[in-house]
Amino acid sequence: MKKFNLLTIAAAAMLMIQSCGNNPTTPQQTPAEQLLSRLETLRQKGVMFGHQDDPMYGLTWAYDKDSSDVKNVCGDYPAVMGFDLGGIEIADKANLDSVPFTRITEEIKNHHRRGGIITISWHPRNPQTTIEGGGRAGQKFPEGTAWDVTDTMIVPKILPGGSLNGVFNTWMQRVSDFLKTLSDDNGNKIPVIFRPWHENSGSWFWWGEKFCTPDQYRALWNMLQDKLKADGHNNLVWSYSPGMEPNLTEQRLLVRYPGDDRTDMIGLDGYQWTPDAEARQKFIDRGRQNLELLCKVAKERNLIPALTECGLKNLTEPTWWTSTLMPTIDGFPISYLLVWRNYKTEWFGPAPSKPDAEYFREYYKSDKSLFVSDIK
Ligand code: BMA
Repeated sequence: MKKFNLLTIAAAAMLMIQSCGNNPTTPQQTPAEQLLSRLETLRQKGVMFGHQDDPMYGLTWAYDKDSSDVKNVCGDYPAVMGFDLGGIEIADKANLDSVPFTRITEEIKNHHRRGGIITISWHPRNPQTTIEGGGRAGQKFPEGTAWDVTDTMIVPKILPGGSLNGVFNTWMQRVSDFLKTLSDDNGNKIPVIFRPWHENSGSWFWWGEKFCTPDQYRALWNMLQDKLKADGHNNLVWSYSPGMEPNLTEQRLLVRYPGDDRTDMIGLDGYQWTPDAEARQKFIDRGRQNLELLCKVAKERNLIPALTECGLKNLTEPTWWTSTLMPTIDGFPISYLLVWRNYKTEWFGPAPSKPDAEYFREYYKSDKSLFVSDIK
């Protein structure tokens, strides 16, 4: 019996070694590391298409099951879906665009199940004017919102030692608690590209360029990152994403960069607002110059580059997908591009009833554009 037991144990040990893979000493990758490897592989294949709030609402519908303007135009869901946590910090039930947080959790799970990739942004309210009662949930710009820049000293106040630090710790805790809801059917954490404090090279958010020094900005980044890491959120791929600029320089791109040890992806946000030929050419020229630099910096620093927000408001030039977007990104090894939400009065994605739909289908057919069925 003893001999039999020893043999059994030896056989079981062999099996265990084999089932751990060829190199049993390799530590297990975190969900964030797994997503990063996947992003790296996928960008050899093409550029993923992303859309903010895609399964939530479109131009003619809201909260229908399994709907999507993108899918209704081309038959496929975007590869990347973006969602925003603005409002979670004050324990609202729905975000700044009235999307219930429970629905965000649900759609993140759905998209993960279909093999898609998720990115989360956060437009936290202005803590000073919000606690003073200047702005409450449901109120539109700018009182109390992320766009409220009446008090220019918010960042130093929320850093450790500042008068708003206690309040902001509670706000970060609520983000952390929401992130805990993101697990798959087997209880594994769903990896997410997390993109806080974005467009910080502009001055329209309270964390913008004019309202904090580069050191204060980095301290803000670190405070949130340290909190979420301490809470065990090892499923976040950290994306630093300032705005596009005319003649962007490396110095300008990196002046507020949190550091190689604190960043996984680097992206840019940039829009075209009017349909005229001049604006179109400017978008292409600026976009190509910016992406060239972004990809160079990303390569040197081992980061994954992306066009983290882009679009032409209301697609006032229907050919935009093929005449402008495609030549702007052509040849750049970016991971994804994401267009902002399709709301009744302001939209950036395609919609079946709109004249840009046929041009979007052309873009969809291109070998280089990846949708969810291309990345499974
Ligand atoms: C802006 C607009 C707003 C929206 C905000 C957050 O660009 O789309 O209407 O509330 O993003 O999604």
